[in-house]
Amino acid sequence: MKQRTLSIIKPDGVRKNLIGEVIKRFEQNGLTPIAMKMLHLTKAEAEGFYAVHKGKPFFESLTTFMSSGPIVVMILEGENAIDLNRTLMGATNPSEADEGTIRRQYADNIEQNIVHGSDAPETAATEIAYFFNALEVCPRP
Ligand code: IDP
Ligand code: MG
Repeated sequence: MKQRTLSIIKPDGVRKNLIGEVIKRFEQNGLTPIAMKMLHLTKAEAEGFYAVHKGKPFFESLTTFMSSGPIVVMILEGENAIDLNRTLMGATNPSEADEGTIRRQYADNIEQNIVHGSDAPETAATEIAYFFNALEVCPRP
């Protein structure tokens, strides 16, 4: 089933000059970017995006990190895009991520783990709407 998911290259991924590397992996594995922008989130905007994690011990540090520098936000479209993206990303903790995944290869730790990907159709829809309006989405024919 053709799906859409939200992907973010986090501030550590941008700082490590991995924008091209990450997007290349998506394009070569059937995930097509159909919307994209670079942003520098405020702390409040990062808190809004990660509202589901409010109250967790890592929330303060996570939202400080996510507002620490520019990010690249994308909508990816493809067959089973949500799960496929999460497979390419690897587990949240890079030390538990499969060999060859983005996080295993590039992430420093469980917090600074290079990429975000939506985890279900409902969260994908909410996260896409957090960053993009209809005019900014460019589906391929
Ligand atoms: P996910 O990004 O793999 O979906 P989530 O559990 O949704 O993982 O957590 C969101 C983000 O919060 C993670 O990508 C990571 O940046 C951060 N995070 C998750 N768990 C921890 C933790 O135990 N310590 C520090 N940061 C964490
Ligand atoms: Mg998550």
